[in-house]
Amino acid sequence: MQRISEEKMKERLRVYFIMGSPNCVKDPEETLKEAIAGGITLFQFREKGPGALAGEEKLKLASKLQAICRSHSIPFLINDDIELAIQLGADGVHIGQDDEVLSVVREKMPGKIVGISAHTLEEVQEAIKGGADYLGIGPVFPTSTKTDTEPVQGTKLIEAIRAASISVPLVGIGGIHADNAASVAANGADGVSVITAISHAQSAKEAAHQLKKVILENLA
Ligand code: TZP
Ligand code: MG
Repeated sequence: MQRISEEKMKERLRVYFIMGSPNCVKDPEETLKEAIAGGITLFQFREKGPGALAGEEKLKLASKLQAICRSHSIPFLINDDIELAIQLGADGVHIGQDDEVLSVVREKMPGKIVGISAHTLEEVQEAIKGGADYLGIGPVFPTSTKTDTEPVQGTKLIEAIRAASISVPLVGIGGIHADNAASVAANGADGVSVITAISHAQSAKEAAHQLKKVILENLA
């Protein structure tokens, strides 16, 4: 099955909302609906951290969020859990460097979106060889959402990737909000991945809308 084109993938990355129940201050389904109304372009279900659901409960929430995404034509990706992604027929997965081997995941998910986090130019090259559709690069800014991150690196690696004329679709991640997203896009990212900026916002709709505006106005 054919993979998503670079061009389409880049469009999908503009405002990439990641969330699981531990991140939400409101009901996760409501939060996702609001975020979609605000204009998010891609969603990742990431059920991690204190109080994260497992087993049947995780499956149930994933199905509900998937149905919401489906009815709005927003691709639904799952973090790490390849088996769940296959079971649900998700639109793709996002993996870290310590998860299943990228090329194996690629084979298990023909035609689906496969993203991976990368922290160095070497990891970027390997990810491209392994068949990644997009990369998550960060943490760009300090974040308290993920405690085991690599050091904060600003937009250094994003700039280095573009300086090396590597056109791979990529998002910045980590501590990104509407008020600091401009530099991420201006330095070569195709969009931003956020958890807190949308899931903790008073209005997820407004937060998503503001992020999209900043990204579209600042793409390189
Ligand atoms: N990977 C690198 S930073 C991060 C992840 C999953 C957390 C991003 O969350 P936030 O709340 O947008 O800083
Ligand atoms: Mg992981």
